[in-house]
Amino acid sequence: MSLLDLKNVQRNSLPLVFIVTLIFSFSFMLFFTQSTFAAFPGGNGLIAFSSDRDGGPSEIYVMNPDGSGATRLTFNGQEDGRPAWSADGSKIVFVRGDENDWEIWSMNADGSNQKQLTNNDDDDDWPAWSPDGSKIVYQKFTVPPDHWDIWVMNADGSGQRLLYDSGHDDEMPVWSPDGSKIALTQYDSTSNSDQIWVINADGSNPMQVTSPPDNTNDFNPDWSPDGSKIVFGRPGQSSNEIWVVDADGGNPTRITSGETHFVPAWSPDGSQIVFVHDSFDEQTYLEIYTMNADGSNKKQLTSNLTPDDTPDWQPINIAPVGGVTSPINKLVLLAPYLALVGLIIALTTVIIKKRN
Ligand SMILES: [Ca+2]
Ligand SMILES: [Ca+2]
Ligand SMILES: [Ca+2]
Ligand SMILES: [Ca+2]
Repeated sequence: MSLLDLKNVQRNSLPLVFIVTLIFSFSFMLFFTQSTFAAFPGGNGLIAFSSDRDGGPSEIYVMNPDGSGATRLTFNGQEDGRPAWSADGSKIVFVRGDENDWEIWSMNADGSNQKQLTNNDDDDDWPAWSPDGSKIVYQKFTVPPDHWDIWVMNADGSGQRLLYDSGHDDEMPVWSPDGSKIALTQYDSTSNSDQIWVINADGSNPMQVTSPPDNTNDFNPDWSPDGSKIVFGRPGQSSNEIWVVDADGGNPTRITSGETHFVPAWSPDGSQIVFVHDSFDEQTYLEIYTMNADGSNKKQLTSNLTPDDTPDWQPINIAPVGGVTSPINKLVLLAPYLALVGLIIALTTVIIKKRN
């Protein structure tokens, strides 16, 4: 619309100002709603994982979701593993150590600013962020009582404290996308099995989610980005299968068949699951795959003679350049421009009205 057109409509400019104000408000609402989205859902970014491909001990890498562009982030003589993305996709928490002692570290998404968060003689392992990035939940093995407990600390490593102890092994904690709950595995001595449990984020109200057969250990729970489901691993007759269960324990469903899989993790857009496949073939030892969230359409991302392990998928608020953008992401990208155009039209209208 040109200024000339605006002049012609100036006598009826109130509706125009109203529409412009609406566009302006809606654009900013959309922009700020998305940019403060403090949870694990989002667009699908990079996949972080650990690998021995450069000779070991293992290092942390990131790659595109099709397996291309693998980039190494850590360089040292210790094992680095179990990377976990923050909800805004800007940071990675991970473990570093050896068989004698593990510590928890954090770094930026590009590997810069590596910081040690724990420093003690206990094993500290399996870290995961709270959705607002302020805390990290993890498992710690202390002697006594000679079993794993769930601990929590601030993101800078301060305030380390015991969060939950069932009296047996409690492991593999992961925060729910809305921040209210934590899923974990808990040992049950009656059935001699590890079950998936969900506790409140303050450690209260433990609730059993899975009931594996006796002598069977469920492992690696991870929340769907909408918080409604939990994916996990369960040993079968001669394989490890991936299962999905409602967060309240309903509808446990096996989504793989006859192969051995580990460490499933949901994609931020909810459509896929990344996992590790073990073929027990020395030529294809521990490779990372993706599949649809219903178990269909498996795709192999890595292929080499060393272990590729513990994948986790980066959530991003806006899709990367060249990546797939959802309709909401396209609107978010347009929002500031719409807002600016709205502002210019509104100001122009006011000026023209004043002149007349
Ligand atoms: Ca290393
Ligand atoms: Ca330690
Ligand atoms: Ca315990
Ligand atoms: Ca491999």
